Amino acid sequence: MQELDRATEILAGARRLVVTTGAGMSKESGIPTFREGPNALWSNYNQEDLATPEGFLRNPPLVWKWYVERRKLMAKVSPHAGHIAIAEMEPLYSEFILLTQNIDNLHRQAGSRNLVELHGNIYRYKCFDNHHPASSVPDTHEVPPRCVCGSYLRPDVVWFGEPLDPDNLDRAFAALESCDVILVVGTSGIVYPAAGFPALAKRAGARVVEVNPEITAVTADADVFIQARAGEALPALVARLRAHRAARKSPG
Ligand code: BJW
Repeated sequence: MQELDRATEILAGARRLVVTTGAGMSKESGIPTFREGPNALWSNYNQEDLATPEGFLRNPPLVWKWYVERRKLMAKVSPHAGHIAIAEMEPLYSEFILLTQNIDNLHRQAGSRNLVELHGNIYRYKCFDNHHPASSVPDTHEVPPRCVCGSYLRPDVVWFGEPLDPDNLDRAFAALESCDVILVVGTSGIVYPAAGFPALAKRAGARVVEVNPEITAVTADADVFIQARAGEALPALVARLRAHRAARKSPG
């Protein structure tokens, strides 16, 4: 595939790589995306009710139970070959960072180390009022359970209208301003601030490589668009990158 060869050339010439992923990255593991197809979360649920602080305050048990169900599903699935390929890319670069919008832990399970979870992590909790962190929930019948301070617990994820963690954003922006390439995988590119990352990196001089079965809001900025699934394209890309490096080490 010509796009894979062009992407390999670009990625092989880079020293500093940013990879950014969205829900499409986890689809082949069995986790639904938010916005595409009849099984997408926002085709079946109202995002205002389930992914905003106002929705939580209107009906805390509804939101808590929705996350309990999603956590159960996520706990059953495993990283696929695409997650593993991204983890395998990390040691190939002198600077590497993975900026994921996903909350499912699959990149960490696959072995990625320098990882920023922009929208939090479904396995962590914090209280609504004071953001006191909690790694487990108290054994109680109350739904949602409460923090020691009395406030409701909620998942430690970022809902619409909430700011992202400033330390995470600092790490992301520093990497975006200095990377040679940004590899964008499985995001529709419509939720900010992550949606702005490819254009920001491009303005700072980086090349943009996108992997997605569908054309997205990012595609116009892509130097190479690999129209394929993550689980298919990323292992192929890593195999080509390794072959390219091996050939460079032993010319002739
Ligand atoms: C495959 C595939 C395969 C399929 N392989 N690919 C106007 C301008 C700028 C900003 C705004 C604006 N209006 C409103 C805003 C702000 C808002 C926003 O961006 N809204 C947009 C909808 C317009 N953003 C926010 O509110 C953010 N906060 C913020 O801006 O704070 C500012 C602030 C500062 C100071 C004080 C207060 C505030 C927060 C955004 C939080 C988003 N949260 C969610 C839920 C997280 C928790 C949870 O999971 O429950 O994050 S919403 C949801 O969307 C989730 C995702 O991370 C996020 C992005 O979705 P993603 O990952 O792109 O998924 P999809 O489904 O859209 O796309 C899947 C893709 O995969 C598709 O392209 C498929 O083709 C592809 N695919 N199979 C590869 N096998």
